[in-house]
Amino acid sequence: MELLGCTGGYLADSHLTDNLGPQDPWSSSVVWEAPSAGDCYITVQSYLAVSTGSYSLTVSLSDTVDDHPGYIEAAHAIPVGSPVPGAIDYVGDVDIFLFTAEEGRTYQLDVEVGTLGASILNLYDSSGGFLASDRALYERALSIVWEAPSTGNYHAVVGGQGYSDSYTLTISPLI
Ligand SMILES: [Ca+2]
Repeated sequence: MELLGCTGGYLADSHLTDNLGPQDPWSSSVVWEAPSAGDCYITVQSYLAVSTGSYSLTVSLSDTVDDHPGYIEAAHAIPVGSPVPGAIDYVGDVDIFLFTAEEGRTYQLDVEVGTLGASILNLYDSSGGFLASDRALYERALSIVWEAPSTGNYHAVVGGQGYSDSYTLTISPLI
């Protein structure tokens, strides 16, 4: 199953082998947070190209509550120096944070993973340019040490696998 935006752009997908439904092992599901109102398209296909058969498709409002938005326009602004708790609330959830850094200062971004398994921490500038990343397959803390090239806003993005898997993000100035 694949979710597409009104212009056909990819939004999310679910493959039977890596995203089993929580109740029915033959179901697959996508939980997705809409950044704006509009039309979307869903494509459904067999994971095995040779399979045919019937299915039912249900689109409903999820009761999943996401603690931190997954799109830049609504990113939570967080203070430097204070731990911020978060959780990966559904498969594919990413949490985006906004913080302000000062030119020439070095910062350490730490994610203590709690119950979060496979995880990733990315750092972007205010225009979405990629700056740095750390990732782990198992329950290992993530860390990025980085010097701000200019004063301004930056985005830290935390992602991972699982439902309601907790973490703590701390951004600390080193120098
Ligand atoms: Ca979340």
